[in-house]
Amino acid sequence: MRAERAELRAIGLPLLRPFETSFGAERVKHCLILRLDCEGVTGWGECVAMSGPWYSEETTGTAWHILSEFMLPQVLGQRLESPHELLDLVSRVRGNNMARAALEAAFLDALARSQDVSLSRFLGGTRTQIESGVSIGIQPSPAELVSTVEREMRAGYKRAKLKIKPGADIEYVREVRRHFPDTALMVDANSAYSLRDAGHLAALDEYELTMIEQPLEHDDIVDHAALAPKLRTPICLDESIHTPGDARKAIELGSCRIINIKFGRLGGLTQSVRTHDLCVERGVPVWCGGMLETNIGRAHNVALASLPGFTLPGDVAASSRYFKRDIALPNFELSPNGSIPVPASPGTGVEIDEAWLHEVTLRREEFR
Ligand code: OSB
Ligand code: MG
Repeated sequence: MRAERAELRAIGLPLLRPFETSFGAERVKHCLILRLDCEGVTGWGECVAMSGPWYSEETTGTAWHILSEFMLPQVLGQRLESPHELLDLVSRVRGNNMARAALEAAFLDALARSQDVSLSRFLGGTRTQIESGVSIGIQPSPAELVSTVEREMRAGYKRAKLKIKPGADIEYVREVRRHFPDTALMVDANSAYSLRDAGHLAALDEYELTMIEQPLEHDDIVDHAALAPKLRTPICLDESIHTPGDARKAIELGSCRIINIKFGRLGGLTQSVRTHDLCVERGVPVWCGGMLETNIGRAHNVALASLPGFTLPGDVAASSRYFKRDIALPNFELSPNGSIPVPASPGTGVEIDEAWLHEVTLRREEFR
């Protein structure tokens, strides 16, 4: 399969509701969409880098630069039969995992379509549905958080993840737990604390959280290992894990007992599957994180989460939570049992709404 042509777009898609984390609030979803044409088959990928370097160093601007100047020129015109060949071509570029992941995602969609198999099957997925949880942004008050959790639980989700930050943590969790004594709850701090806050964070232990996600610095695995024995609540790492090697080191150091796998942060689906395999081998549960994706990135998440080691409900929720009109269809919908069906059609299983994509495009460039 020869990679003949690529089209890169920056889009701005209004979110139904603002999403607030310890690093700020997002009202419009900004991301890059990559189209890759390979001898009659087309694949689509989404770059999950955000408009600013708040979650990771990468942004839509840096990813545009890296893809257009360094990655696409290596790949276009080349014959490629596997993701390994593609990754080899761009292996000289260090880091920039979200840009790399978008390229691999588009290629894998095209490759799976050319072989007439679903992306889930292509990756070794075994599930026909994935267990779905929600990530709930920081709310103005504990009472508003309780009513948000209430709405999501009524919709049927399997667990709620509450975003926390200093000043919006213990009291918020206490109120939610009081109203939902039996609901699976977890929290995500997005690096808002330091090791000095160990005693404060230990106050969360009494609320039976399934985990606390990334409490400390975004690039740390050492302090997390020091924090872990001070908490009964298991630590899960998100921001700190960029490679399967990072996962191995964090597990060996005792920095976490659970890992959040995001294919953007890990530089693609191949590296995500490797991380998954390593965690399975070591008995570490994984779950699939989310980055408020459109249905393109969401479809890649759903395929990835269909692998057998994804034993905890992830942040991959129904499309209708995010956008009024998505740029790809069909939407992912929540089944009455709190799961999302894994598409069985070729590739990602979603098709682009070209007219709407055109309307929300902020910048577009074609490469040959
Ligand atoms: O930390 O998991 C995170 C969204 C943007 C950046 C970081 C994170 C998140 C989420 C959203 O938690 C999960 C979703 O897609 O609903
Ligand atoms: Mg997180």
